[in-house]
Order: sequence, then C-alpha cells, then structure tokens
Amino acid sequence: MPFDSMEPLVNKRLSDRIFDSEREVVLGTWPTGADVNFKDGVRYQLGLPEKKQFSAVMKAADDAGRTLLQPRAGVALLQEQITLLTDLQPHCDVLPTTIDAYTRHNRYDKCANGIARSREAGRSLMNGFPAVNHGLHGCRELVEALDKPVQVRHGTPDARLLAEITLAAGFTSYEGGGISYNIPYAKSVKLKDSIRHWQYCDRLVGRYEDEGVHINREPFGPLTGTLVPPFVSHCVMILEGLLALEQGVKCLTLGYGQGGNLVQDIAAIRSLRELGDEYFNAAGFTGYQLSAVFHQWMGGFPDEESSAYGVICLGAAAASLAGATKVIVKTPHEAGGVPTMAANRDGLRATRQMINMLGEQQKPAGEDVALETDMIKREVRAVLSRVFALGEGNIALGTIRAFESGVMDIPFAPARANAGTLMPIRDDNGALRVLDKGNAPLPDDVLAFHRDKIAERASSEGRAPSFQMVIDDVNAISNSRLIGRPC
Ligand code: 8ZB
Repeated sequence: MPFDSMEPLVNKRLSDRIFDSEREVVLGTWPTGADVNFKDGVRYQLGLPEKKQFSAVMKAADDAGRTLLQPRAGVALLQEQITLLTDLQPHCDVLPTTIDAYTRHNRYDKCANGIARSREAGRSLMNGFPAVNHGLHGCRELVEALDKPVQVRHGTPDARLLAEITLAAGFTSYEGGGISYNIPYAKSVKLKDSIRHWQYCDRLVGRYEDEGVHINREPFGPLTGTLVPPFVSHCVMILEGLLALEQGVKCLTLGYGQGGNLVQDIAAIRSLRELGDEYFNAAGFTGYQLSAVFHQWMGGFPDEESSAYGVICLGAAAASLAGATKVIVKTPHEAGGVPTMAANRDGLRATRQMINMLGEQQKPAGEDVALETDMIKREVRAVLSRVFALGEGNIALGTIRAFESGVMDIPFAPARANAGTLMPIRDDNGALRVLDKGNAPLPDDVLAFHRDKIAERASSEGRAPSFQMVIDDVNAISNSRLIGRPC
C-alpha cells in the first residue's frame, strides 16, 4: 500500500511491510527506478574506500578539529558533471551534486526535455544535475570517477525516488528534511506529506545502517537564508534530527546559515552541537555520530566579485572560529546565478586561505560567546517544550501543530503552512534579534534582552524600529554593509 495521506502521522519507525510496499510504488514512478537493487547498493557501498565515505571523512575532521570545504555544483549532462566535479575536487574536501529544480518537483518528464535540449545546445540549460533521469548507472559512473565522498544537495519535498537511486549508486550523504525542504522551498505541499516522505528517506538510510553502511544525513540549516535567528533553525534541526534517528539514521550533520555577527555565529555552532546531544540523548538515542555544517551567507550578495569575496571570507572565518566540521562555500558569481567552475574554484581558494590561516588558532571563548550560547539554548528549549506539548508525545504531530499556531515560524518562507508573523531584525552589533515574536513562546526575560538590544540600535540610528529597518537589513549585505543603517 502506498502512503495514504488520510492516515495519522506518527513518529514511529516505518514497518518493513509498509516500507516495502511503498517502495514498489516509489520505484515505479519513473522507468529508472527499475534499475535500483538494494542488495547491490549495499554491496557497492560496503566496498567504498573510507576516503569516499562521507561519515568517515566527517568523523576524521571533527576528531582533528579541522573544517572541511564543500562547494555546490550541478549541471544537466553526465559527462559535464563528471568534468565539473573532477576539476573542483583538488580544491575541496567533500563533493556535492546539486540537483535541478524539475527533479525537486518530481517532474522527470521535464528533465528529459532539459537533458535533450542541453545536448543540442552543447551546454547545460538546467540549474542542476537530474540524477533520477541519469539513473543508477549514470550516478554510479559519476561516483566511480571521483576520489572524494559525494553528497546529494537539493530542496525536494518528496525525495524518495531520488534517495533510492543515488544511495544505491554510491552517494554517501543526503541533504534535506521534511520541514527544511518544505517550508522554505514550497508553497502548498502539506507538512504532513513532506514529513512522511522524509520518514521514508530516513528509513531507507536506516535500512542501509542495518546492513552496516553509514550514510550521512544533513537537515538543511539555513532555511530561507534571510535573517533567520539561530533558535529558529536550531529547533528545525533538532526536530529533523529526532525524526531521522527514529527511522534508524546514525550519522547526522546539523546545519546553520551564517548570520553575520561573529560572536552569535560562533555561539550558534556551539549551541547547535550541545543542544543536539542534549535532545537526542534525552530521547534515548546513543551511538550516533553528530557533526555541524556552517553555510556561508545565504542571503543576497553584492554584485561586485571583489565585494563578494569579502562576504565569502567572513563566512570562512566564522566557520573556522566556530569549529564547524564543514563549511559550504559561496562563489563570486552568487549575485548572478549558477556559477562557472572557475568561480566555484575561486570561492573555494579564498575560503581555503582563511581556513588555513585561522584553523590552528585558539577559538575565542569569551563571556560574550557564553552569553549568546546561553540565550540561544533558552530560546530553543522554550520553543521545543511547547512543540512537544502540542504533539502530546508525537513530535511529528507537534511540528505540524506548531507551524499551524505560529509557535514555529520561519521568517520570509513561502509556504502557506507558515504563519510568517515572527519578524527578525539586526541589533546595533548586527546580531539577529526578534522584533516581533509572533506566536513563538519566548520567555519574557529573553524578549526583554531582545528589546534592549534593538533599542540600542534604534537610538544610534535616531529612528524607531520598524518594518523599514527589517527591509534595510535584508538588503544590507548586497549593499556592502551588515546592518541596514539609513544612508
Ligand atoms: C539553497 C541553495 C542556494 C545556493 C547555489 C546558488 C545558491 C544552486 C547550483 C548552485 C552551483 C548549481 N546553487 N544551484 N551552485 N551549481 N547547479 O545554491 O547559487 O548559492
């Protein structure tokens, strides 16, 4: 039986019976699904050398206190994708394959057309690699051609077929989650459906774990990339982590998108790791592997390449000082669209220079970092305790109810399921604060702290905090500033 969206959603491991019958339907949704053979996938994965296994490479980096570099990269055709990743490989530590937008919407018919037109044009006319259409054999050829671990990076609410094909082909990490790949990416996909489809993806990873194959899973931390306060994304990361662990996932990388204030960014990565362990252990999970990924600035970029390098380098510095396991690197073409290989390489080189210069220095650990870490933790605990209460023991249901009521609220997200009443703003140091809490259940003293910080900025700018100030903040980094000050 396929998943019936009338069934209640529970946070329970999918039974073999349900998973196996659903799998038949999933593999039947496009002809390339027929090539997937789980046993062969396990055999291939078990034969991969450690240097091509995401989980092993991430663990070694964390053990050594190193920050790994990863670009984003995806083009329409297989040979071009092989060339692109082969060229980027010497400049990074772990590889991506960025999936195109048609695949993200399960429009494999449109992908077929995009591939054909790209062949005719002799260049990529798609914004990523259509892995489902290239199928198991194409994806396997890609993995075979490379010497480093490869991750699937996308933005797909229903990523079940994509997971089946890419994991069986030898990809060793899979990005996304039922919240983080719905609310910021889709307008009208029901949260109940995306969470359920991601339970399938997580259970598939759990099936590989049952066979001794460690597949890394990475919830998408930056969400909308637009002034997202750390507590908002941390709540999503922890909920998706708990949902994944329940399905048998054992290797998790929680993410965070750079905010821009160095102290808050360092505190964000520290609190993310500590809160992850706190909540996962409290739920009874042990023996998992936890790491942290820092995304260089995900909001608007300056047009000028030299200015973009400034943004890239601050992100590199923050990732290193925060002790992130991995940094996802932007390019000097960010304002313009999909980057060329050369732009991608240059973003990696700039980042490498910063990481090499900062990596061996002691991490700042002053009282300001401790204060921000504590603040984020208190915010997360306040929101999550309400989510758990709403779910009455079922965090999947709690998550849906939390979005319905605005207890969880992601700034600037397109989804109808998102309240959109929580309004973020920068303070006088550029740290992200809450101007309007919407329905987020933040404690009074925490809100007073936010209010005081915002008042400092209002006074130094001689204007009252307002929606205009928020808009100015949204545009500030594109205009070569951090805080949206009046001119
Ligand atoms: C949510 C992620 C957005 C970021 C980059 C964008 C942006 C998207 C590709 C890509 C290289 C691609 N991105 N698609 N970068 N190749 N096919 O992801 O530029 O930074």
